Amino acid sequence: MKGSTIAAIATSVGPGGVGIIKISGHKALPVALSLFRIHNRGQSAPFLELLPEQIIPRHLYHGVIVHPDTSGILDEVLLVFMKAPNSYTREDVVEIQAHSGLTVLESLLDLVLRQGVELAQPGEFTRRAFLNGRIDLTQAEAVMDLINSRSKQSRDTSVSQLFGAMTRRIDEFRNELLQILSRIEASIDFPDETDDVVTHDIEIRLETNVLKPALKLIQHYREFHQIRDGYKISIVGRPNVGKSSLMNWLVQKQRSIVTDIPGTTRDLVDANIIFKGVPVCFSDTAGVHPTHDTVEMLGIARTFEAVCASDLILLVIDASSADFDQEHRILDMAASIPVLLVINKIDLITDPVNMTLSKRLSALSSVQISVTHDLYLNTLTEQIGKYTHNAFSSLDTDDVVPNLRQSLLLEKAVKYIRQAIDGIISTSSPEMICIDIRDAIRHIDEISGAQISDEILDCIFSSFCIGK
Ligand SMILES: Nc1nc2c(ncn2[C@@H]2O[C@H](COP(=O)(O)OP(=O)(O)O)[C@@H](O)[C@H]2O)c(=O)[nH]1
Ligand SMILES: [Mg+2]
Repeated sequence: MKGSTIAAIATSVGPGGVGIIKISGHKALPVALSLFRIHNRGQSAPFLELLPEQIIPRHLYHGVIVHPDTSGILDEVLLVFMKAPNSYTREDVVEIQAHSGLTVLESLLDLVLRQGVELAQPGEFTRRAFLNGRIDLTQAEAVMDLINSRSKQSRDTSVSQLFGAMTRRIDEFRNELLQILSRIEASIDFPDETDDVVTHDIEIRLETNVLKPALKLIQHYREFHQIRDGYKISIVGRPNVGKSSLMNWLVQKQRSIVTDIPGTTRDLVDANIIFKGVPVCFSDTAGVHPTHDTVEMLGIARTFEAVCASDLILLVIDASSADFDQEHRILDMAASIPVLLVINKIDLITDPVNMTLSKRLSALSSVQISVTHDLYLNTLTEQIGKYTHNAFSSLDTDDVVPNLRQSLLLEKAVKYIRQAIDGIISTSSPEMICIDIRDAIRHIDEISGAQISDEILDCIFSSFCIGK
């Protein structure tokens, strides 16, 4: 395969036993051999050139690297050649194992780069492995997670992902959705020859084979990162409903500024505390409402980001409010994240029992409180405690755990699967149900990287280190 040949230092740089230069691409072997001289066990000369036809893949060759102009020796090395497609990138790969140390490795790399080889971008070797079909995106990400893992649990998870555990789950969803899609499409194309297939049976398959296992994976993500990073609770709602007052009460200090001026909180304010024995990060957010103020708009965008990254959302409303369009916007964002409705300022209304809420808000668990009058705040903390307690039921070590990107895509797929199920229940047209199922497949394909834009790939691989 033609294309650029890349090289990088593959080991962490610094004094140490061995440092490795990795070269990948069609020039890898000729470039490496132009600099390498093998130890000659005979008497005539101590080092000899090694010809490409003499080299056996996956054999270690002991020799030296020489400067092409001066023939001076730079280092004593071991060289190994992995022939395409039997290599990490599926291209020809040469690894030169030299003595570690910044100057040694940099001068060797410099020599390699002078032979028309390009310096690898962060993650470029792994990106090539992905583009050449050796691994899918979940496995590529597992490489990075493995390198960065700091706990035994995250290491075990990355290893299982590396060996395709997530890929297998995603394939199962995809195959099931494709089968269902083809059954429905057949009923559209040949209405007389097929039974009315958009039936209860398909609804059950969607629910049992896709929706429930996908929700379980999302739950695994939540539980796993809660153990690692603490449980994230966002306090969201319109301006002036008492979010910052509630935040300050929950974390027992004046963390957020409280005024009666709407739009006081314009950015996220975080506080990490131990709440009923577990690590919790509370985020106070900018109030959500229609605005043309640039700073407020940016703040609201951050509120929505915080909503998506939450484990629990405290949706605060003013007990006297009657219009809930902004709250519905927040619920749309929240998708499958649990929401606890906090009805604040009940000191201001005369009949808290007969408050009118929208249908969607009435369906949520709720607590009525007054922060300034200290009404029912302990009921609220007890309610929050139930969520945090449930979240810390521990994971099995063989559970597949998606990362944030994968979990967000699963949530999107879940949204379309739910829509498809609703469509079946309400006997929508089969064409509409097919659109939802195709949208679900599209998001699932983004997880494995089967359908993904270059921008997203750039973003994923840029977080890798150079040389991997
Ligand atoms: N009457 C009443 N006022 C409250 C209550 N909670 C907060 N406030 C007041 O509502 C105003 C807005 O509060 P703040 O916490 O800044 O709201 P935010 O914009 O949602 O963060 C302030 O003047 C608070 O003192 C409450 O329970 N009852
Ligand atoms: Mg505020």
